[in-house]
Amino acid sequence: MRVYITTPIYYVNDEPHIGHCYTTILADVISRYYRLFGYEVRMQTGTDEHGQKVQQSAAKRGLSPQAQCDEYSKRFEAMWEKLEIHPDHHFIRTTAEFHKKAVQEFLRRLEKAKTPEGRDAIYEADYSGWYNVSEEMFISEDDVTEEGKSSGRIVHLTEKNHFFRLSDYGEWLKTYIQDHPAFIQPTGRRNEVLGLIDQGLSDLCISRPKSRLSWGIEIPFAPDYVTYVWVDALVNYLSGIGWPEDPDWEKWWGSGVEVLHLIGKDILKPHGVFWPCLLHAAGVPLPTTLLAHGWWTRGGQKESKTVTQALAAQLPVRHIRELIEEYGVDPIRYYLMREMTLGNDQDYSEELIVARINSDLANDLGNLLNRVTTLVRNHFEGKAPAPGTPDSGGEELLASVKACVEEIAPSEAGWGDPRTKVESIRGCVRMANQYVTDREPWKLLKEGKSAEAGQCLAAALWSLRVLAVLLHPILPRKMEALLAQIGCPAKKDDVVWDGRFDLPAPGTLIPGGEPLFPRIDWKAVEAKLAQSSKETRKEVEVPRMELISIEDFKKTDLRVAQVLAAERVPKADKLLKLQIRIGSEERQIIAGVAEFYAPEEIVGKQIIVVANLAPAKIRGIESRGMLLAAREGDRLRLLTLDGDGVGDGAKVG
Ligand code: ME8
Repeated sequence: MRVYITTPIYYVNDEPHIGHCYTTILADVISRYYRLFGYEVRMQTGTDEHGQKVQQSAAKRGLSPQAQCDEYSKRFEAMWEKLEIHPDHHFIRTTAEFHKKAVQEFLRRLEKAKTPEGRDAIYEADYSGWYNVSEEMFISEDDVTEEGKSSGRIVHLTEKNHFFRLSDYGEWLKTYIQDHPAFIQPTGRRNEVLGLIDQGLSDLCISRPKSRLSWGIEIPFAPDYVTYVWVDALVNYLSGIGWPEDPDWEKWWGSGVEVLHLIGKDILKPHGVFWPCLLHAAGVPLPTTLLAHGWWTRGGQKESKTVTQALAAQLPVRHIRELIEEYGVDPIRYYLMREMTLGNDQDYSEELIVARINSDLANDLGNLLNRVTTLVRNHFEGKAPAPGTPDSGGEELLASVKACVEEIAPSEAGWGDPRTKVESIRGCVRMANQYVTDREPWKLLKEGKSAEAGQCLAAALWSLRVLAVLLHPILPRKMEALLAQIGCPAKKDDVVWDGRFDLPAPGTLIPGGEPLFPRIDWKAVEAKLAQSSKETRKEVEVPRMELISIEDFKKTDLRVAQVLAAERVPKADKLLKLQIRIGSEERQIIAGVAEFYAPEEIVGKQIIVVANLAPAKIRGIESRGMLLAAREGDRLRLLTLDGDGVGDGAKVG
């Protein structure tokens, strides 16, 4: 069986941070596990180099877009090399000629395609609306902010464009997702995509006039236009394997191949909605699985360039570059795989990284290796002892290790969650340590029971070898070092599971060596960090605010209200229509909270509203009042009442 695993291709306007590193390490780890168990694997990552953002950031720096791409693309490649991403991986750049040709062929096919409703999949139309330059998309009226307009990030545009008739594909996509339960994982994300379809899909603008944006791939049937960057980017998954010219592409796509797209949850819509519909229209089979993981957050905020800059001075957490320097590549790979449950968000802290290294790697695994090799060196002339007939503890250990191999191996249902896999390996490491502790081979040796001591150490050595092989995909350099210390050296990046539970063979030289995972003194690291942050700490700027008098404030009539009913506003992803009660009065308000609260979650809540706000029409629907909520980055929480609350209509202030 063959497996093709991809990561998103990253924008070339940011240097790789922990989020990018996580997805790429995850792809590498899953690839390595498949390889370990004999699958033929191809892994692809790369950079997304076209579009307005790149054109603009290059212009700001006085560089040509190509120069900007070359520079940033190299940073990603260098990071992957540093992070021990398998040397066989494929790195794609969307400025490569073969990719441009593939995108043009893909567009030609779309142009000829008919939708499931029998209409042309591509059509031309005027489009007029607000456009978010940094996100490269037209946005709704609700998302227009004064700050956006004045900074030039949000502009009003009217232009003729080419559209993909996505709205005709909703029913087809829904049926496909329902018939293929494994297509979008985890289930929460699958439901999210089904929810998007239920809200109704809008057609997708797939072109940008060259007069506004020159940095893109020309549309073959409309030479005055370049391709929308998302269509360009998604096609990388096909162009990278030689589609359409190299017939070999089918080796990596279609029946008999597991095609796994790994993405973060931020790009679920393009992958879960646009991509399957585009592929269907172009007559290309769909990938097997789309796996959307959660975000790494710092202090509760999604890790990103801005967060890094804003929090660097306040939190004792460093950039991944510095973490690697301090703790080494393998322990950081281990921490990332061990800590995050696929699908959930995960806050990271340097203290926890150190705690995990100390407990899992130094105390458990390192200690087992050290105890066993020291006893073998001192009492068995440094040679693997004969296993004899294992006692019941030894048998139990070997049975658990065998079961662990089964658990780690990929199955029909895919490979699974690294956190769970690591958990099961850790269980065996702890069990092996416990076995040695209980059997006390040092005591047996003192009593002259050398065969029994040898039998215990052989069982521990055999277990260690299997566990090192099983951990190799996550900790490749460290596990190669471990295998060398127990007389089973492996070639760099070339470890496969051989099905053997009886190595090292008796008599094999067990050279031992330096501790693989020295314990880290967190207090010392913390003191070092505190010292350097003292030196570099900048004043945190408090935004200047205009002051108001109590009289001004009193003009705002804030009231407690009860939410009686809530429903989504059709074709407005962000809006909920709420029926609320303020004392004896019932009224309707429109609130931009639909991305954060489902209608059923909000019904029954007591909220705070501005009751004397002049009525307004939002999307043609009357709104009488405004609810209060706190927003920070990508999070939003409603203001509600503490304890049992008070009656509806109560005044707030
Ligand atoms: O979206 N936590 O590129 P991008 C976890 N070019 N993962 C994170 C993360 C975080 N805090 N931040 C980023 C693009 N990621 C497009 C993709 S694909 C055809 C085009 C990871 O540079 C995660 O995988 O913004 C996320 O989906 C991706 O980086 C976004 O990278």
